[in-house]
Amino acid sequence: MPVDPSTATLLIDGDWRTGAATFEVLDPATLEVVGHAADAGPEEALTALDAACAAFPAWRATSAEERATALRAGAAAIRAAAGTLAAIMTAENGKPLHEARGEVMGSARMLDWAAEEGRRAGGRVTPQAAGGPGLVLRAPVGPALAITPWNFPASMLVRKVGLALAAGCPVIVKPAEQTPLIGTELVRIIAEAGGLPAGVLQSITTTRPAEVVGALLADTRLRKVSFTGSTEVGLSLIRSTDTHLRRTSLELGGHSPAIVLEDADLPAAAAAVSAAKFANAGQSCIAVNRLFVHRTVYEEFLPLLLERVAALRVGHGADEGTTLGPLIDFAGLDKVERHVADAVKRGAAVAAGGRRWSPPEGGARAGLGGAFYEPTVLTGADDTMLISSEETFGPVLPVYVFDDEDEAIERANTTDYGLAAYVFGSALARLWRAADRLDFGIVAVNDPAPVRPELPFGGMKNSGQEREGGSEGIDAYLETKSISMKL
Ligand code: TXE
Repeated sequence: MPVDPSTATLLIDGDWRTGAATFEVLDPATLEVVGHAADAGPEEALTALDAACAAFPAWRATSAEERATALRAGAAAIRAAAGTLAAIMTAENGKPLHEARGEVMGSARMLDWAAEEGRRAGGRVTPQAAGGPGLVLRAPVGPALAITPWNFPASMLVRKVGLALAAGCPVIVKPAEQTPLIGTELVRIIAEAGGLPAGVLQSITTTRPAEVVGALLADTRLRKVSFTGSTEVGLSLIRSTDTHLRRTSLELGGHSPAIVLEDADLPAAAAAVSAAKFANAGQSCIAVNRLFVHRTVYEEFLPLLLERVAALRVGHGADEGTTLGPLIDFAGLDKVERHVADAVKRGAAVAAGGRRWSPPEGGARAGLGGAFYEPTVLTGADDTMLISSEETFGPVLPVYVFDDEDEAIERANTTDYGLAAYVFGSALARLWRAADRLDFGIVAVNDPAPVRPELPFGGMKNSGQEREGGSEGIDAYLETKSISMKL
């Protein structure tokens, strides 16, 4: 059924529905209304759960091949609609169009990967014991809920959907309230690509996530939650299982260090750090948040970095040439300003940016009233600053100087988070040593973009639990069952 995504954003039991109320979706660059989404309540969510439970027995009984065919069709349809999807994403998230397009294409790759992994998720046969062999089977956990954030509103959603469906689990998605339109459009495209019976893929948009998700969590028929978002909400989801256990995957905040060793290719490292910091205006859980540079190369490296930062173009994400869009909202901007003010008060120097950005007088585009902040580099940072322990989630890069490798690794590891770390250098033995000792779920070596469908994605410590992607990704949606036989 063709859908008007501006009103009917609830896909429940095969029907697109509007809610009793709707909410506005804003362009974060202009603050203009770009669409509306249905504002679901607990009742609609529970109806979706009923449908997911009803759909589960037949869906788990389909062959892995059939599920893979549906997912590959979804991936092809996403690729075919990449231009439209990227435009919707930029309109409600603010990121530059080329980044949005890259994310959409990456989402299609994730769906293809999930399709293949579903076909490989077999078990094993143990050696014959007295009477017969033992079998280890993998069984889908059951109806799943995917709660997704606004910062990567396509890839986070598609990755969860792909892995859940490939494993044989029906899935209800709940996109973030800032970005419901891209989430809904992706669900529509995947559903219309065919092969998914009613109730297998559903979507709920709401401005009341605590209430709506709370109703689902109170129902023990929901067997799985996969969440990407803040550590605070992630912890609350764990606490909700006080009375009954439920499989919960969490992908939470990060505080990524990047270490530039003295034998690094400095121009390449400067380009990589700039990309890994300023993509999506720094609003990424794997964004570089702390840059450690070896003292002997600091003087040479800093100008290279500043040159990269000076080349960034702030503006509306849909405008040609823009490489840095707005922050998602003014609450995000307040946090950025708080971190910069605290760092400066404690002795950091502003080497670039350091203030709100406003469009140049007489510029081509008027009305950019969103939460823009200049790409910022702070030098002379130390470990006592707020920015050294809290995730900034904005375009601010503090630079620290270190004298030896052990010190850099120890400081890099001094964080409650453990999602991603970056290291730049040449000598293989030293890179290996660093990669081995960094306490992070993802270590990127001379690589600005360590997200690949083939690699597990996820963090240690307060950054989360379980993994998405890699062969491990599908494990998060499978139970392990042993069968012993006396034949
Ligand atoms: O996250 P929330 P916010 C971090 C980042 C950011 C901070 C706050 O530091 O500044 O979190 O962002 C849903 N029960 N990350 O406020 O609130 C919500 O509707 C169930 C890191 O946007 O956690 C959305 O779908 N669900 C991050 C999702 O949770 C609830 C991505 C994320 O929103 C809920 C985003 C509740 N009580 C933020 N409250 C990353 N890992 O990349 C909200 N939600």
